[in-house]
Amino acid sequence: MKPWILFITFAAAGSTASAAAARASDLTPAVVTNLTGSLHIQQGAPCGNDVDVVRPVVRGRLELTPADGLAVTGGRSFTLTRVEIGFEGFSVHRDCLGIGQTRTYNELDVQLGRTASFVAVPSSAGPDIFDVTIAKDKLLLYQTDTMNGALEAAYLNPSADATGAIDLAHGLVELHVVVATSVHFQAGCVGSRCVIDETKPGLMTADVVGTIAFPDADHDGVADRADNCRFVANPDQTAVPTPTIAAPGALTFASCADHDIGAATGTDVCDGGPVTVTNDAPATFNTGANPVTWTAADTHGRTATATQTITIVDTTTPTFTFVPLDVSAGDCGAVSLGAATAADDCAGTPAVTNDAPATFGVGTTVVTWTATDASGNAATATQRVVVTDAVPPAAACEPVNPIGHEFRVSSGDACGTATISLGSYGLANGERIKVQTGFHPPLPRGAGTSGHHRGRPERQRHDRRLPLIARSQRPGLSTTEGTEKRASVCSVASVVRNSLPRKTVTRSQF
Ligand SMILES: [Ca+2]
Ligand SMILES: [Ca+2]
Ligand SMILES: [Ca+2]
Repeated sequence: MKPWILFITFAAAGSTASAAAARASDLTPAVVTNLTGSLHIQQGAPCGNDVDVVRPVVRGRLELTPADGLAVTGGRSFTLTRVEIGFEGFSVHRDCLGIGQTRTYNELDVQLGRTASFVAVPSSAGPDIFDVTIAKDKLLLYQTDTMNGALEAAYLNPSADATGAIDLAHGLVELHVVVATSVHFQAGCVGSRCVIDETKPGLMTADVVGTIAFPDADHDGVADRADNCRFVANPDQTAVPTPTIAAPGALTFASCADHDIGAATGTDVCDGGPVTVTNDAPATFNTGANPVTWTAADTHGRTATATQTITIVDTTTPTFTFVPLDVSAGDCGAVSLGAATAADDCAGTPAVTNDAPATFGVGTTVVTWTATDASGNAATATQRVVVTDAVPPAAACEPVNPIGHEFRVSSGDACGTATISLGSYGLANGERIKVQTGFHPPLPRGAGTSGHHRGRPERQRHDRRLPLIARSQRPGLSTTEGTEKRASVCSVASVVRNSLPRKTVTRSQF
């Protein structure tokens, strides 16, 4: 014969997945203890011997997670994570058609078949009170008992939605669960024929009330839901600073750009929530002492700060950001070098100078650029200036006394001092010469038709202090006439710089 009594558990399958993820500390369950209530057993039996007994709860514990539920659309989400209820046992004896039977049930226990989540909706009974409905097909119960000394166990589902209430305001939980039973009675059988052979319906109704013991993580007597700091024992609710922060120690760096300043540690004290740590260190520190403020912030907007001092002693040299390319010039003199630029790790633009001379001579000159920061740290870079003298000397033959055929010869060259020679004569720069014009010199090749030779030799006293250049001694020396000033032409045959191979200036005419 099947057991007469199957007990009820409070279980619901499935859950409301919309519940927001909670912090681990929020998942502490509310423990429901001090259970009272009863199990009402109504079971039909042959010969009208129906059973109708009510047995009280003798022990029990429920757990609802989280303690206060999670706020979701329409109410609060809870998960029933534990059910352990024991009912007082009983014994019944029935006689039917000459057959008597006694059944004694002990250790009547109900547990959860699996965890069950549900959404409790606000009740009209008052604030912080929620009505509970758990759909019957979501419930699973697991019942055990000993009947006449033999263990019985079964999974069952209720026959109607479980109902109840969660009263957070008063710390109470109520549950009402009904399970329909169908028991087949069979006895007095001979072969396939039995004196008793019939099935009877029944109902088991459980009504349970328990007191919520809200979690008290710090055991200070103030439940977490009311504790202003649930992880620090403060029964008088003295304010506890949270979060806290510990800044790294003071540091000294050699560069304003150094940011290896460590990390502060922010710690939540009261809520077990995440703490965000930030600091206000600038991208570039200033030389000297820099206070850095570290801030720890929790999810409630509470903050704590701590200061770290970063001291910069700038011993880092500037860095050149641009150095002009090497320069080549075809003549001596001033050269356009361009401008070097530099940057420093610390504030301010480094001073950039160079050691270039005002003018450059032939050859390679190394120009050294120097960048100096505000702390006196200097870096150098070099630029080469290569001068190749490709420009001939300039020569002049200035008539100072055209009538007397006197001239002042001169020369100039950017790369050095030129010497002047006229034929076999070596002349000093600025030296005066007088051309002997007693003869008609030949016209220079290519002379125009407007010029013509003087018709007669010119007799003139020669200033013996001056070199006398005879026609036969000078290549390229000539006189002509026909200009307004009777200016003669003085052809400087060659000008030679001391430092360079001879260069010839052909027919420089004045
Ligand atoms: Ca507490
Ligand atoms: Ca506390
Ligand atoms: Ca520097």
